[in-house]
Amino acid sequence: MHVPDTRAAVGELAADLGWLEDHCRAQPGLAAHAGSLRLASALTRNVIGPFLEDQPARPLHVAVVGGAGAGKSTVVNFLCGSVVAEANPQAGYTRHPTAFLPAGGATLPGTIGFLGPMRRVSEEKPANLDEDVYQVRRLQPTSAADPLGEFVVWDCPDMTTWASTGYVARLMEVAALADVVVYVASDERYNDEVPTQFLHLAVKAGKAVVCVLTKMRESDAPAMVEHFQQEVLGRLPPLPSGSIPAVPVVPFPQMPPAVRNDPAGAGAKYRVQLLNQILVQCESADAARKRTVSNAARYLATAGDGLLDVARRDLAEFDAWKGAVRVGRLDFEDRYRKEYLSGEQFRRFDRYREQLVELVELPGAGRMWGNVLWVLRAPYRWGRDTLTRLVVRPDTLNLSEKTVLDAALVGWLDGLRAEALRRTGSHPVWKAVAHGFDGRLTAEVRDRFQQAFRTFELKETDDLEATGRQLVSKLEGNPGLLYLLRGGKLTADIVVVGAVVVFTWVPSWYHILLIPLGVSATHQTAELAARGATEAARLKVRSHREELVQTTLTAPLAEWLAQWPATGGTAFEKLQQVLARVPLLIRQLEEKVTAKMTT
Ligand SMILES: Nc1nc2c(ncn2[C@@H]2O[C@H](COP(=O)(O)OP(=O)(O)OP(=O)(O)O)[C@@H](O)[C@H]2O)c(=O)[nH]1
Ligand SMILES: [Mg+2]
Repeated sequence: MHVPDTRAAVGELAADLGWLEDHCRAQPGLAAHAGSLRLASALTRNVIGPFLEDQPARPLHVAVVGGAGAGKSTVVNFLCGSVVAEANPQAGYTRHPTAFLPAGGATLPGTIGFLGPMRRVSEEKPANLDEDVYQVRRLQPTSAADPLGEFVVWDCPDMTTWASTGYVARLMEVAALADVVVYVASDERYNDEVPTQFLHLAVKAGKAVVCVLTKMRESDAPAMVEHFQQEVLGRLPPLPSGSIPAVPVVPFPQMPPAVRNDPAGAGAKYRVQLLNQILVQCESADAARKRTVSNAARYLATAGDGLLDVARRDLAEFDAWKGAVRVGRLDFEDRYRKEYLSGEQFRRFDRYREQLVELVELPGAGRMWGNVLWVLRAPYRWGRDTLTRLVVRPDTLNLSEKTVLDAALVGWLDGLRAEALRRTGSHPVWKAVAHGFDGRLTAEVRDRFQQAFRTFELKETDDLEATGRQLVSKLEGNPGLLYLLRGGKLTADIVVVGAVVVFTWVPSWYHILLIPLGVSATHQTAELAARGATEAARLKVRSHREELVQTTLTAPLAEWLAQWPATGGTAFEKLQQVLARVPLLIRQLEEKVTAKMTT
């Protein structure tokens, strides 16, 4: 595999993870996993990419996140020191991220792929504009020194359900970028499942997190903080480094509007507490950014495997489907062998056997001799035919080849359909197949089968005729052998007649009877030899036929059926590629990050 340069590696990894994210989004129940994949691709684009491309550590980024209506926009105002973000009683009001840049000259990184598909809007828009955009607003300079002078503060959309594609993706872009995540939870919904899962994800990704608990009564604050620490933070996953995360909790109790709307004045008490917690985590911009970058790389390296689980499972299910198709194919072939081939006599071959026996007879003038013997053998022929009728059972009625093949196809398809229905709940591949059987799949398979059968029919007739003709023409084309056989038979007949005459001299009428018996015996020997040759050819035709069924009918059909789930836009080939490439790219980028950290 080629080693892409840094920018290409970042681009490829982000694109692969993005493709996997879309792949997961198309499957119900995988929305949360799609969210983690988005975080991973955003970490690649927004953190690792800019770092490897020598973007400066400043400004640092603080992302304010949490459930709907938790008080995020209010917390943003406290961080910025004035009412800049739109707080709104309508929960879920903020729909796209807004960056509040410090009054100085700090700007956002300009690397390709920064914040993914989100467009920057230049003019001011209401916070409830529900589009893949982000706004950038610069704070007004104030006379007081700005404690967050090196930080961009991001007001984010809420985290209430993994299923809302737009919100979650936008939130993940900013959360990935952040050096510090401020997680806001209100007293009535501090334990909500989805925001809590998001909090876990941020911690796993190695983000520095500060929690803000809002809206409780001031007197309840200490108990509430303790409760939150136990119930929510107590269950946090360990950090990528393996250590237990230390997450500070800052209470933001209910405040009258006068306090809430004056963060730098009447609300300063709360503001300072929160700023301190953030600043404590970011002693220097360089160190903070390095931590963000190396944690991101470590997270990708450790979580990469888990991120690919879905892809692996999809491929495994796809393989299981292919396996079911293969088993069905073997059953089909087995059935054909047992129900048709083993009982089939290929009666056409009898004609060639007769031709063989005929060939050994003398041609031309010798014909007279042959005719005489034919007459002499008349009693033997009658006797043999009568005996054959008595002894040999009539052919059991063999089903026609088409009937057997059609029934085997029905069996194959029924089996696959039953398997798909049985497993339909376990994976979308099976559901798609079950759906296919409800729709056009069966008809499509039958059409293909009929087409293939026509080719098969032509080839099988050709093969039968060719093998039969070969049987006769081999002997015809070998005059030496032919004359040897004819001569041999003639000699045997003459010897038999001569022997009877000599040994019974003077023969009486009943001795003469031995002559037809003798020449019948030589003829029977010739017939047995011809029968042996024909049987060998019959066996050959049988094995050819078996091969022909496989090459023209079952193999192409199995191939088509096996690939069928991959033709509906679900690119299993791409899945395979992604599975192989992502771990390599992650390792490469991790090595590059480590190398750059140590220089
Ligand atoms: N009573 C009281 N209300 C608060 C407090 N903090 C925020 N609010 C109100 O709660 C509502 C939601 O606050 P926001 O800051 O807009 O919350 P958000 O998390 O940004 O909400 P969305 O963007 O809609 O998800 C607003 O009406 C705020 O005025 C508080 O301490 N006490
Ligand atoms: Mg808001």
